[in-house]
Amino acid sequence: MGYISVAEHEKLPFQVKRIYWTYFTPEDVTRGGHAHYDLEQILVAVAGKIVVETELLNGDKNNFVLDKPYVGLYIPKMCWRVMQYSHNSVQMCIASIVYSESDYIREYSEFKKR
Ligand code: T46
Repeated sequence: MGYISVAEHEKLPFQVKRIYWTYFTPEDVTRGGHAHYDLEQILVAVAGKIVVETELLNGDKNNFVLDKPYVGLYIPKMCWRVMQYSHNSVQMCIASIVYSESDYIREYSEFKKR
């Protein structure tokens, strides 16, 4: 019969401005390695497995394994993140702002100064 998962915008913690998805990321490639000034988002492993390492400005570090298509991980603004993907993974991101390079902090030392 199969399943259906739904994200209704009224139940999300922010107004949705963008949805993007990534796939076919090689297993030896690490993505992320940055934080955002304003972007909040929810990551979903629609297929496969994604390992997400996060660090907040207060130094709190966490590791999350996303491998269930009905689970989303909320990532707040000013959160350093690094992700690794299984070969078959498809990542959907529900984002609070449109793409803007000026919203990125790509230097870890710069993030730690905040
Ligand atoms: C995060 C993870 C999960 C665009 O042109 N438009 C977009 O909406 C995005 C997201 C990216 N791009 C361009 C900008 C770069 O030239 O695609 C290239 C890679 O982007 P980025 O470095 O953002 O890719 P990831 O996969 O490292 O990170 C992205 C999000 O930025 C990040 O917040 O959590 O996906």
